[in-house]
Amino acid sequence: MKKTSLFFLTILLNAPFSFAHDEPWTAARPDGHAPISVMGDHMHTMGEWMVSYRFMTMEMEGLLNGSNDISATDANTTYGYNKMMLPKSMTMDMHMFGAMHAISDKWTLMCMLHYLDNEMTMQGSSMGKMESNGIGDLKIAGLYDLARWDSGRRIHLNIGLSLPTGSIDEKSGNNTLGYGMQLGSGTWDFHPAVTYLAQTENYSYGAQLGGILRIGENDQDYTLGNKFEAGLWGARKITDSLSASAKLDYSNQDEVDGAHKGLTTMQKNMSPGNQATSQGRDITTLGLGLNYYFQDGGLKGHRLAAEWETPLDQKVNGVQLELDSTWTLGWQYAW
Ligand SMILES: [Cu+2]
Repeated sequence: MKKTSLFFLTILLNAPFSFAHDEPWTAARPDGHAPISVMGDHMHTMGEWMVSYRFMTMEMEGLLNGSNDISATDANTTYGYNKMMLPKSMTMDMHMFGAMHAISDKWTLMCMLHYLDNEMTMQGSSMGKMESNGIGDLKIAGLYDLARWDSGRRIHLNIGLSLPTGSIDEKSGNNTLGYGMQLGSGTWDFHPAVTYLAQTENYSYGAQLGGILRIGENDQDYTLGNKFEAGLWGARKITDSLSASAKLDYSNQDEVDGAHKGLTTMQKNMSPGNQATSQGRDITTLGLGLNYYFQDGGLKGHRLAAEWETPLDQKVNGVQLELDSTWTLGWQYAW
């Protein structure tokens, strides 16, 4: 993890010297926004508003033990998990509603509401599906402009906070669901990040280093792991309305601290989804995306974007489902 962060840091620090351009940074081009999966990537000019909707769907299938595949039978032999109760696949759908407003040229405020819909199938076909859905954690953030250069580069600070509005009391019948099926963290979380952006005539680049720091413990006696994340992307402006992007993202999330007091010892022994030590992972993903920006006509100011992400490398803590792919689709409108 240290090596990877050093790599991203080196690129971040060198970028200002590598991409010279003679115009200030502008959002008014398709790649004026980062790939759609990046949050808090851009700021607005004073008085501007933006509303957005993103739909993200994440597919997971098959079991990993660290970075190796493991069959349900082997997980049963090695760890004593109940073969029928082991997860087989999971789909996490997230609807994200966002708003942004620049109260000055130095500060852009944003807030984002999440609605989650999770579905998990078990190895035992008779087990049925486990489901949870509802409001997730509400996130508020301030983006602060640190510096802008005439050469199309800028850097800003993201200061975010998420409020524990998502439920951590989700159950299937009388049984408390595992950590991955809960809708919120249950804690107040601090989301700091620093974002760097650069534009040339036909290309743009960006990098974001950030994380999630949990504050205290939730009322079910546990704390989700802290997260570190580094993203690096580049985009090519194909026309005045269309751009294509590639993104590399590395993140590391620690295991859970404490344990959900609703989970019984039997539940914990049966499935890693209920174990604090089988939460969090180290993952590097590649993302490919398209941004479309309506420059004029009745849809002027609207944007549509899509991004597909797949892991290049992942190592889970304990035994967990393997992430296959993530799609993010988004609409944004600024005025
Ligand atoms: Cu915006």
